[in-house]
Amino acid sequence: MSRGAGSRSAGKITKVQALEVLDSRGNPTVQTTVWSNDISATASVPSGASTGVHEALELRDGDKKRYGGKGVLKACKNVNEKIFKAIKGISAADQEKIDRTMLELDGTANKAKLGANAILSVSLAAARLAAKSQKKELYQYLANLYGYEIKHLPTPFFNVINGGVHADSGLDIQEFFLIPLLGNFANKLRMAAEVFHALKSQLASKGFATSVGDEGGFAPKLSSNEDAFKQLETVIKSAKYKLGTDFALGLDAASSEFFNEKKGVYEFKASKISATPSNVYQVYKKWLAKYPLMVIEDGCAQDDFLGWKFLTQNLGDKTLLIGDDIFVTNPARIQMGITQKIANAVLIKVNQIGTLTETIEAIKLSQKNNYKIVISHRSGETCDSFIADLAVATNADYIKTGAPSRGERLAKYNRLLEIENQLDK
Ligand code: 2PG
Ligand code: MG
Repeated sequence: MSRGAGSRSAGKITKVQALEVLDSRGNPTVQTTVWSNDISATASVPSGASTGVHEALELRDGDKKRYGGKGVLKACKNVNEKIFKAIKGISAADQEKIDRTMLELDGTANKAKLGANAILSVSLAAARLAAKSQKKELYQYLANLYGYEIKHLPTPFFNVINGGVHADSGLDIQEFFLIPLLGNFANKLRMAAEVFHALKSQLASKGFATSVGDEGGFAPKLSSNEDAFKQLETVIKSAKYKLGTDFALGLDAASSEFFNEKKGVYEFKASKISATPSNVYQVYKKWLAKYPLMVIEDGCAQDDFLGWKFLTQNLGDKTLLIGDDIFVTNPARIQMGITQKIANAVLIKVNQIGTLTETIEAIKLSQKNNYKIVISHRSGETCDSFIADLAVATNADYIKTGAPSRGERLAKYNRLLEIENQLDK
């Protein structure tokens, strides 16, 4: 190829290839590589278990003879054929054009035709390819592209006790967070890892199982949700840290999973209590009075706007109220929350919405309205660490990507260590 032709085609997408791979739960997911001539970059898509009904559609084959119907060959075919044809020749750096082209090609409100998993794999791989072509770190590239000046690293929430649909611990609350508060990211990770190991010994000494759930946290069959807080209080003390100043606590109730729609009540089975939308905030208020709960995620269910209003009015000035299932990283739903004064923080999951462009729209809308940003993994993950770079690039306040355990969780935390090290130089 002549030099002229080579430089003219530099950065343009020349090839796209999707592959069906397995995620951390052993379920199929989409991994896509995008090429510009001889430069390539790859991205893999995560997958949830406590999936919100308003999320973009994850396209599964439904062929019961393969992976119990969970295969993603159709999504891969969509990438390799329809999507490739539509985006071939677009510059990898033109993220907006790539994403809009895929959105038009899909033409549905929830990406049902091509699949959000197909679309997202290309969207993320293209960004990575553009960064690589420009010889930039992904976080630097994203910060430049979206007009951010990097100010800090996110504070991590470590989900060290798993419940809900992520484990068979019997706890209704899906995630119990340890939130280290001291020093830089590396220090916070060290603090969390130390307490994580102390928790293992503590649980073992009390006869509990110490095998881990989907997000790397322990899944002991504790007597109640409250007992999980007690375990954390005890272990923080025994590791010579102070609860409240060195560590805060938090939770993701993922309450859409235990909201009984027919009866209109939240059933906290492990606590033997039930609550209505108008008084469920009192359950959390009691916990908040006893423990330094810095974070309550999805305290109310995905369509319980009334419950969310009460929750925000009563606890919104005391703690971070994060909306996950209610917002699903969707700018239109986030706007609804802003208008109705619901929650004060937004959970951002790239596969809930399905393109990088819309993810950034969701982040910017939230930030403009003073909502805190929490970048999040899914319970089904790969070792792709894209969200670590995304969190740094957008000055996200927090990140949650599981316990300091399991390779797919550590891939993100270790990437943050790497980024912090680079930024310190
Ligand atoms: C959540 C997530 C991630 P899942 O509810 O916040 O922790 O779980 O990916 O199963 O939806
Ligand atoms: Mg959640």
